[in-house]
Amino acid sequence: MAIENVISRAIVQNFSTKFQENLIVDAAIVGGGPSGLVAAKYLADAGFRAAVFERKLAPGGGTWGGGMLFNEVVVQQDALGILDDFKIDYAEINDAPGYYTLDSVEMASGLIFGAMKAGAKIFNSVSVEDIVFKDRQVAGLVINWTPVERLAMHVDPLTVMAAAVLDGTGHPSEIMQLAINKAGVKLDTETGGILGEKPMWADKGEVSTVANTLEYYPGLFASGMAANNVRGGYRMGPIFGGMLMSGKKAAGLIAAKLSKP
Ligand code: 48H
Repeated sequence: MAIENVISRAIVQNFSTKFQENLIVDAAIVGGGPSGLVAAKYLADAGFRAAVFERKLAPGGGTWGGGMLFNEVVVQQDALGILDDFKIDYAEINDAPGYYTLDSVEMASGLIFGAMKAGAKIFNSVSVEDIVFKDRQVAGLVINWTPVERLAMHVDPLTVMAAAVLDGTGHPSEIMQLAINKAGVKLDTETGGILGEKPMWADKGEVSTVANTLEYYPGLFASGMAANNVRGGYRMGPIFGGMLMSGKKAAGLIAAKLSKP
């Protein structure tokens, strides 16, 4: 067989196997930002089948660009254990004990690599365009290739079934929006709807990101900025400890739910 055929066949076969193995997952994570990637790693570490569906070609979400494209970010002491688990380096800021800087490219690539090495699968260039909603439960995702979405091609999607869905889509909390708009669900918030992200207040935002990481509807969880948008938390700019801790908390909540008999 010509090497050209060997290459093409191997890619098609391996992708098909990987995709089929992830058509039914324990946790379907929408968005490969920092919170989604951290959740994926800890779920995979705990033995759950976790798959990340990321719209962009490169996962990593808002981590790559640091602050205003200066490719450094800040984390606080409480999140260092997570960076250690991913083997990502950091250095304490001289005049701000308890706060650390790290290279945002190392963070993005380290989170992607760590999630995959733990056994999570990442499907990039895949957009989640809808949810599967059966018997008043969020039961999975409706997916399509991002180029199909971007070009508005009339191509029907495929589905992934999941015991738990994590909205890690960042600021817009797209999956929560879909659940409200298309399934008419009431989320576990004051109004039943999305309260909306508040302006910048970095220290409060960091705390609320973790506090707002919750199951908002049976089978539907939110992490990171999506969680803050749902429950009206403040934004915090390029400090990322809250995103990392939110991902770890989301993994714990999902694992606890899936482990119940
Ligand atoms: C597939 C999708 C879809 C979809 C979106 O924004 P993210 O980095 O997410 P978080 O919440 O883990 O991290 C937030 C952080 O990056 C940030 O923005 C901060 C700290 N902001 C503070 C401030 O003050 O602004 O990543 C979300 C990912 C992105 O890669 C999207 O492409 C992806 O989700 N995504 N993927 N299907 N429907 N919607």
